[in-house]
Amino acid sequence: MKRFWLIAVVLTLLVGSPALAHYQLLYTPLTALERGGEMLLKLVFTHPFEGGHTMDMAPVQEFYVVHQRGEEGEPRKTDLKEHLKQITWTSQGHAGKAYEARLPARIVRSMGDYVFVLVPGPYYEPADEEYIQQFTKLMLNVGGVPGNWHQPLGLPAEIVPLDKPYANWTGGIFRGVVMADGKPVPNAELEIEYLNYTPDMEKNAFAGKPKIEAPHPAFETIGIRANNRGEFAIGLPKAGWWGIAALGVGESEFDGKPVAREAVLWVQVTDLP
Ligand SMILES: [Cu+2]
Repeated sequence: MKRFWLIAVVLTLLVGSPALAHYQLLYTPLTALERGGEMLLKLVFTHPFEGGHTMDMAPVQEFYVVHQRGEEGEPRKTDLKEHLKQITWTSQGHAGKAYEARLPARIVRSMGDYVFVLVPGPYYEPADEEYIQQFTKLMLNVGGVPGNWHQPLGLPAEIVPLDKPYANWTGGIFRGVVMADGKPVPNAELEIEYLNYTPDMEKNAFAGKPKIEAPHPAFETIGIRANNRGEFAIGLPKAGWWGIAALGVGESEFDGKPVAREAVLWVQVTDLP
């Protein structure tokens, strides 16, 4: 693993871009819930497949949940920043500054969909001499009543699902649309990674052994492209979590340097009983 990282660092220096993809993880163990209640979420900026390097997160800019029960009615937005607490997340041979959020039972209470949105502060990537900022979504459902899971939120960078991210069988497919400010991004570049370690919610660490050994680096971060309407589809060959990241969705500026806007969506996959 050390040698791998040495090679990765050398490649980064030579090519000038990271060899592995960064992903903003927004995690809770179960997204299809029978009933609401207290919730514990972890916010970690890491490399989910390799599970090694965990970057220090910048202070969170935005963290909220949008809830809607059923197709009718107004979605309700609840700010969650007051629940954030800084933690240290330990990955394989590494540790980084991360956050957790303990939500009281009143937040995820009634039936329907809950769309969590996290906008971390821009993260400076020295290899690229630019910041990156990942607009990250995680969705929960309570009680099976569908709600606003498919609705764009109009974020500067966003993956809008065409399948429910919390209800997927192993072997199924998952589709989505890459959007910027509510408009599709044609031919968007996407990266897909499997969350290869089980997050330990008590120890704030990636626990155990990797679930998959990749036969080749190209399988660690799978690269795909959206079509000319910004749509994509991926297979879901293994139960657990798949992270989808859309790169280069837009650009802003921070501290006189460019900020690459990216979008992340987490998809939970369940084995047939
Ligand atoms: Cu990194």
